[in-house]
Amino acid sequence: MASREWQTIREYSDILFEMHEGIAKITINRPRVYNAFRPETNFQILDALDICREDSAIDVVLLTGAGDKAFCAGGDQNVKGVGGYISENGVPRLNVLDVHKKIRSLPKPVIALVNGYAIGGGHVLHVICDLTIASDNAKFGQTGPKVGSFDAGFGSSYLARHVGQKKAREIWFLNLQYTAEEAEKMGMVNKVVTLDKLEDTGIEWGQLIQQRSPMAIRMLKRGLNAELDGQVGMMEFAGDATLMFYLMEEAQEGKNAFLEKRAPNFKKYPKFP
Ligand code: S0N
Repeated sequence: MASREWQTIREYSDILFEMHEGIAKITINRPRVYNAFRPETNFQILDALDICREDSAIDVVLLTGAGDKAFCAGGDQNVKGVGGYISENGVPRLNVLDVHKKIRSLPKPVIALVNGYAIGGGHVLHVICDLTIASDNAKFGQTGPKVGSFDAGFGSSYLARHVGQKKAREIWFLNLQYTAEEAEKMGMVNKVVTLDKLEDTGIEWGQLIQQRSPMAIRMLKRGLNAELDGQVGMMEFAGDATLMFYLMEEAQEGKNAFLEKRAPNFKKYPKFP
């Protein structure tokens, strides 16, 4: 692996949040429990994703797990209670769903670097990401029906878009584990590399994306999400269409005419066929 300097963006207890030349990296840092998440982990990921959204110096986000054993083993079973995972203030939550929504909504690509087990809610996390690069030691699978949980949301419906309905049902009903090679063949992983090349490949892909038009990438993500996300997807797509309209002189003319107390002159703008 090439050596590179990662600068800490913000310090947290459960995650590392760093940046290198416009590429942010969120690392779930709970290796003792195979990077399983608790509510606090998800709050911290949500905060980091907010920074990724607001900071125009960040172009691409990498999501990974600490160590060489696991990307993420899902919800931390030590804090699973009645009604969800119990946070430090005693409130049960399923706030990983907020993480799913935020990753889908982020107008920048999120690349999962799967460095070991992606199991249960950890598997769902990589499914949600825009792209997945896996190390050749990675293992993928669902445990939900075995351990008393399930994700019938994006963790099922978006997975089925990747691997097809039959395979998605197999993954969820049988709870088998799959190698990185099998996952790539199924279409739920973009590329498999050796563990020592995982971060380098994530950076390479991030750098390629950095050379592309950010608005084109943003609109493509919106368009690819829109169908599955229904009205919310259309809202986000339409929001970005509005953003593009606001960048046009035609939209400025309407506002300027209002402020100058005159009729707007939209005739001067071309109508395209
Ligand atoms: C990952 C597995 C297969 C690895 O097996 P292996 O190699 O035999 O290692 P272990 O000895 O089992 O594990 C090593 C240490 O890590 C601890 N650990 C592993 N996973 C967890 C975990 N999830 N929670 C807490 N601790 C964990 C082990 O205990 C062990 O520590 P020590 O040595 O101290 O005992 C294997 O570990 C495994 O199967 N893990 C459990 C995977 C699992 O079932 N995860 C939970 C699945 N459910 C969810 O994720 C919840 C889903 C959810 O929250 C949700 C709900 C609605 C909508 C969406 C979601 C969503 O999450 O997306």
